[in-house]
Amino acid sequence: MSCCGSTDRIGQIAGTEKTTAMPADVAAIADPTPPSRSRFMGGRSHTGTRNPALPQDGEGILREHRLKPFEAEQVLVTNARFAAFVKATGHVTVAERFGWGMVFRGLLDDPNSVAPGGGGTPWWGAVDGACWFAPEGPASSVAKRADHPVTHIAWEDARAFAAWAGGRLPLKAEWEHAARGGLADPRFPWGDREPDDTDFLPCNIFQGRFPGHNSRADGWESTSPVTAFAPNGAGMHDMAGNVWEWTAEPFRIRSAAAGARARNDHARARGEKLMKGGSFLCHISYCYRYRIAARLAVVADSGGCNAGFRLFHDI
Ligand SMILES: [Ca+2]
Repeated sequence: MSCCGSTDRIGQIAGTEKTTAMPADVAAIADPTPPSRSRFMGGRSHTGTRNPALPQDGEGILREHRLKPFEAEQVLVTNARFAAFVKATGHVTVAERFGWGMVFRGLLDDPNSVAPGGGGTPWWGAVDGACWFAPEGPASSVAKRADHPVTHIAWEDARAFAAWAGGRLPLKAEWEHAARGGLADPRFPWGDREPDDTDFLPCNIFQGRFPGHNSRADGWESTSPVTAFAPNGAGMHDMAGNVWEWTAEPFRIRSAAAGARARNDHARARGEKLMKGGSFLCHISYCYRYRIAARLAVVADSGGCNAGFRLFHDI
């Protein structure tokens, strides 16, 4: 379990599929229209940064990459588009098969209705029936959140969507390249200026005192519409904040240090994948991972109320 990424579900999947159908009012928002893409010409690029904030995550290891040309969707996959996918394919997400999903307890009407999560992250709770169309549990709905990013998405759900829609999950080097939007080694998609809790609010993260008091100065306590915040120089929205984004790659720190080797063994054993971008739960005081170089390891069958994705495309 990690601070602002949801917990894993290893070995806890239900033996039988516990499914509840997508509600009619959610099916009604279905819209398969793909978003605009930004085109990147490839060539020399890099992952990591010369100015790491969390070097233990491996973000300070600056590596050069040579990229092929690619395109990236400018926005996260929305509830409307995911509803169209489910309508067309009958896909049942991992969270639906488990019968529960991890929810930030501060989003619940009664945070004490679910037990605090373990592992030092009591702000998470396992909510029965929480899934992509009911992000905070059965009493909630995405029917009025058509243009918000889909959440409660596990890695295989994202891959299944890509197989239907066309496109794929990004390589980490592609994601970081797209997030920089033409800048050399910026901390954020807009440059180096640090968001504050009052005046400079360029992305959907947490403001206030985590986890108990979210001032919502940026206007959003949970997810936000995928174009609510300004894009970076390459036209990419939400490359910091809103929801975490799956990449195609396993989590791995490229270092021979003993600590990195142990971390990699742990990640390999658990089947952890790399997520990027941070979420509406990130804050500089606790989970300072809404930076471009930041990295989060998440078990592939996990994906709670702040886990989504976007598609990249070969050209
Ligand atoms: Ca927010």
